[in-house]
Amino acid sequence: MSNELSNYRLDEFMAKVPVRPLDIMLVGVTGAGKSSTIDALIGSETAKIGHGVNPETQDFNSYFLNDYVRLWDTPGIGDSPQKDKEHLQKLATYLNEIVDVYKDDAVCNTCYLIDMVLVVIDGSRRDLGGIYKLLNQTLLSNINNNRIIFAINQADVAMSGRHWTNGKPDNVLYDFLNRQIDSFQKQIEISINRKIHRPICYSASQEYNVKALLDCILDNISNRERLTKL
Ligand SMILES: Nc1nc2c(ncn2[C@@H]2O[C@H](COP(=O)(O)OP(=O)(O)O)[C@@H](O)[C@H]2O)c(=O)[nH]1
Ligand SMILES: [Mg+2]
Repeated sequence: MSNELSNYRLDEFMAKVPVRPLDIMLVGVTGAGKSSTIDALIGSETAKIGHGVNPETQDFNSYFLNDYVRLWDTPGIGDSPQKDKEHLQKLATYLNEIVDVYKDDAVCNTCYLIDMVLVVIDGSRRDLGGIYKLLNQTLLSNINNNRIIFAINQADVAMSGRHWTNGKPDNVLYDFLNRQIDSFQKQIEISINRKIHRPICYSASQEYNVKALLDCILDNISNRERLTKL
């Protein structure tokens, strides 16, 4: 693969990722930038990005970043209560999907398909209601919370586009983004009543700090698969 992010810290991914590729499911509110994040990571316009009010991602699609990481794009929530219900059920189904684990060409165990969930938050919106809904109604009851990571997208428009210069935040926006990270972390921790790691902040469309997402994934890789039998 020619994309530089596909090779980013590749040796460490190789060392940390067990037999199967690491499967990461991106979730969030429609328009948060899940598909754009996948495009920024894999370096092409493969994941369908929504324009205007029509959410483009109606189903689950997967994309390999490299031999070790596979990204799952999912429909967003927040379009209607009925659709949310359907999408949350589908997320739960995927989180419980089971695959075989092979050792020396023989099945030795079974594990869950999805290893990790990346919650993509739209940093230009203050309302975290959709994120609480995702966490409290589906994610926390279907996957261990140390496998859920948080990232705040749209850093470029966090202050309505102000203080974004030459493809990065100036000092004013940088400080604002850090306060926003602290504030979102605190609000999420209160809502779910448990600690989370500090979210990272990036811009998918401006390709700012996207490497930090991969750092965050590497830092949070569990040292074992989600085995169904422990
Ligand atoms: N300004 C800005 N717009 C973004 C960013 N990421 C995504 N978008 C835009 O937000 C809209 C929704 O993005 P999309 O990736 O389809 O969101 P999804 O519904 O979560 O998959 C599109 O118009 C994107 O171009 C970002 O970092 N900054
Ligand atoms: Mg999408």
